[in-house]
Amino acid sequence: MAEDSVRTTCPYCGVGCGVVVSRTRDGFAIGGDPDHPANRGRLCSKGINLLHTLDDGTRLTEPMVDGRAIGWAGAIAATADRLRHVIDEHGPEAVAFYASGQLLTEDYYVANKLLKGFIGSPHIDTNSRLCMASTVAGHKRAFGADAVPGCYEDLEIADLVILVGSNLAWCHPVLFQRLKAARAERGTKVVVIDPRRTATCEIADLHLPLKPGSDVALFNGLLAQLAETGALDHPFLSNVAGLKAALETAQADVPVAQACGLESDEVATFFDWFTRTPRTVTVFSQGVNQSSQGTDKVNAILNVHLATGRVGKPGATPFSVTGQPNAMGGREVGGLANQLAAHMNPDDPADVDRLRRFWKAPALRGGQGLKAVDLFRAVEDGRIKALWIMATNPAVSLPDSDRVRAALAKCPLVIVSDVVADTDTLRLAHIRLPATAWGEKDGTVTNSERRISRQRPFRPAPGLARPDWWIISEVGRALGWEKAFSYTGPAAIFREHARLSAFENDGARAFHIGGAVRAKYDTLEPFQWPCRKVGQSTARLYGDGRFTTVDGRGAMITVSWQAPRDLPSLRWPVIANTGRYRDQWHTMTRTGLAPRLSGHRSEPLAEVSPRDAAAWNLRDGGLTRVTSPHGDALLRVRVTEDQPPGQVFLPIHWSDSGAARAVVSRLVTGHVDPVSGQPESKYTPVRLEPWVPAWQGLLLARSAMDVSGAVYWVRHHAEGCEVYDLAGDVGLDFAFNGCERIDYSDARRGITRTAWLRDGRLEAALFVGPDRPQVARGWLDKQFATEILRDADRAALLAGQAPSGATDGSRQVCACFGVSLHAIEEAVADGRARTVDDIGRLLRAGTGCGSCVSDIKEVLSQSKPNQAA
Ligand SMILES: Nc1nc2c(c(=O)[nH]1)N[C@H]1C(S)=C(S)[C@@H](COP(=O)(O)OP(=O)(O)OC[C@H]3O[C@@H](n4cnc5c(=O)[nH]c(N)nc54)[C@H](O)[C@@H]3O)O[C@H]1N2
Ligand SMILES: Nc1nc2c(c(=O)[nH]1)N[C@H]1C(S)=C(S)[C@@H](COP(=O)(O)OP(=O)(O)OC[C@H]3O[C@@H](n4cnc5c(=O)[nH]c(N)nc54)[C@H](O)[C@@H]3O)O[C@H]1N2
Ligand code: SF4
Ligand SMILES: [Mo]
Repeated sequence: MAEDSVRTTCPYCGVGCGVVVSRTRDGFAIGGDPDHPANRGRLCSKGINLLHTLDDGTRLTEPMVDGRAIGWAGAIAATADRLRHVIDEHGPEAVAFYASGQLLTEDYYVANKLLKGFIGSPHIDTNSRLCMASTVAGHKRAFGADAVPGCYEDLEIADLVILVGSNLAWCHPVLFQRLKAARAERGTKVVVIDPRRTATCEIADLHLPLKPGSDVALFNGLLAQLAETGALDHPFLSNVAGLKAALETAQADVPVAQACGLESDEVATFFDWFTRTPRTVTVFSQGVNQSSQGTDKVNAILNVHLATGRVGKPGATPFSVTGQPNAMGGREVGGLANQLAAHMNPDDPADVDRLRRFWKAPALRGGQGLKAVDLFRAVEDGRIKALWIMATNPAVSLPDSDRVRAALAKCPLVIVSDVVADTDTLRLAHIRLPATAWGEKDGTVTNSERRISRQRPFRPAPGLARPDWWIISEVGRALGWEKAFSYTGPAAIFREHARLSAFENDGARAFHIGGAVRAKYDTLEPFQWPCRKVGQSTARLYGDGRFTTVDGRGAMITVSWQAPRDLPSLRWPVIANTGRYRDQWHTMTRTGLAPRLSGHRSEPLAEVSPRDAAAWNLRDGGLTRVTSPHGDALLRVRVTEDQPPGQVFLPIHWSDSGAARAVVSRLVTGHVDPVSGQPESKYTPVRLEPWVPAWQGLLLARSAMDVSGAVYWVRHHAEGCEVYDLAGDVGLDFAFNGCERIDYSDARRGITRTAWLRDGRLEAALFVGPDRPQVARGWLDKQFATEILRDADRAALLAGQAPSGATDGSRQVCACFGVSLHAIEEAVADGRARTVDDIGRLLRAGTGCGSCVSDIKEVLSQSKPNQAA
């Protein structure tokens, strides 16, 4: 590694890939860290494009109080004074924090300590409530602790991998690549259990498109079958409680075919594979967690693994893949309202006393705080008077989000720490605090396999941005707790956190990193907890049948299938499922800045089956209004066989900052799982109607434009311009002073095309017609980089098409290397490429993260070599 390289960790998904950033003559270069055990040098499209998200121009760079920029001294004083005022007037429990799995462990630790330990309020919860809470609860019920028993290698050495409610290809791409490579080598069987056919099905030997919400019935059916065929592991079960009751209930549960709507031979194949394959790994994610029966779904999965002794053994384990880069770290520091720090329990007086003594925090009280959805209800009804939101965008990501926005709007004190200047949540804040972002931050994160890695800085923070731990500690000191928050840096916080994990811990708490207390923080190598002794790293847990319960026994939990709370009806006939796109991260505050990451899906799509399109009068490429009892959204329609009838898939990424009306959480029900409090984000009955605007348009402009006159708009960043897809009922007019304007209009087809040039250089272009303009988008946005447009290009501009023989205007397929559809088609047409490997060799497409391989296959199957070739 070059001397001026920095080893850090990707700030997106829970795979937790190691990244190397090195200085080049004109900036930085990025690559996967070949020595990091999570990825061994690989990165996905989001990781590869990280440097393109470091745009200081979009950052929040100054603390703001009531809309005024104010230095840190003023901002810290105002924050502390106002919090003190609320505490004095209404008591500590009127204060709440809402944190995030995107904070570093050190930030999170300090936030939790300040609120629970010193302010004395239990009400800190985090966006992990929307993400991992059901798994946390399921783990605790079965194992006695929130601990993932396996590791990534298990996916590579298993003979059968079952992916339940996980679109691994898009959401954990590097882990998907590892699985795919192992499968190619050793013929691993892969089963995907997901109502839709996703990109992950590319490697599936069997896809079970079960009815949404029916997973418990499926796994109960499997448990019954395991017993019937004598596949139970009785020696292992001798140390597991609950088999009899769980099995009886499973045997009496609704028949699989009825609850899941699957073909009986598919189910039989799945059961047979599971029964016969000792080395089975079941990976699960949000199709399991985000359900009103999420915790039971988790335990239904854990039950079949406990019953067969396939827990924490090489290639045989249940495996929850975490979403956020530090969802796990947050769970370790007790960031959830029903946890205390270091895996201690707020309902256990001994634990509360232990933590109180360790922190010297007399204000620490026992008992659980409010969970996310309830927390915002308490803001709504005035019980919570001050809310500090850190590293999350709840106005977009919480269910029933109009209600969340209304609650925030009337909350007397809203403090938001973020890295960018504009988010839907920041718009509702009284105090805005600028935090340092990835590339500037310094600390640790824990990935899905319990591996703790360092994030390290390689660039200066812009303006007055400061680390989250610093901001929180300064407020703690200003509130009078000078000593408890006198940290000199993240290393000191990490050491305290590590000491706490070992404090009076004889093994009763699984989380133990005492062995890292004296490790050199700067050069800390990735390791997996528990780490009791220096240098220890633990790949697997519980394989010996000893669990983290008082008596060491694991537990099978009795679960039975329950229908989701709100079923489809005449009024709300279609089930809305919400989730992720390959190249965007949540509310797009960072991935939205990288032009290449918009190439894959530049607009939010409502994906429906051909049958539903016909039933609801929707046209592929047309627009639809999706309405639920809670809200509505306006989206473009995509008709696809991948989507089962009766269901629509909606992406979670767009906010009011990037689209007119595409916050899909506005639609989502606020129902939660009764055990975990996790919202049912994957199941809301809705209605779909066509929306036929008077016109549709495409605007490309050198700088941001006010397009609020359009009923529908979606913005994305391209290389030299902002791009807006538009639609409306009344025409829009744009003026660009001092520009030459050239027009083309075809009255018969209702098409107009306009370009504005400033001194021969393209300033803006607008295409309007009755339908979505069919223009060469990829070519058009490149014209903004051209100094003086040639005559041929001017003509082509008004035609909306690339001049013949010129550069290409098609959509981008590979986001890692920026390879367009046209380039791939051309390689096929001229006979140079026939296979995915040919394309990789010629164009590099598909060789980065590999997530576009399924797209490339589709192009290959649809394109033919030219006659001549
Ligand atoms: N590209 C990208 N990657 C990400 C993220 C991102 O924003 N973008 N976010 C990260 C985060 S925080 C998370 S939590 C993870 C989430 O990762 P995933 O959980 O893999 O992603 P989702 O798209 O939310 O949902 C997964 C699948 O659940 C299916 N599903 C819906 N209902 C059911 C059901 O009842 N049963 C079953 N079996 N399946 C169902 C959906 O159809 C969907 O395909 O991704 C992480 N990685
Ligand atoms: N309908 C529906 N809703 C969902 C989901 C779903 O599948 N469907 N998924 C849920 C899940 S699993 C998750 S994890 C959530 C995610 O939802 P959010 O957490 O709300 O989404 P993000 O866009 O990741 O928000 C992170 C915010 O923190 C800022 N930020 C980034 N880094 C830092 C930092 O270092 N410090 C500070 N202070 N700020 C920072 C970013 O700019 C951004 O504004 O969404 C949940 N909501
Ligand atoms: S898989 Fe992609 S997003 Fe996830 S950590 Fe690795 S590079 Fe980052
Ligand atoms: Mo998540």
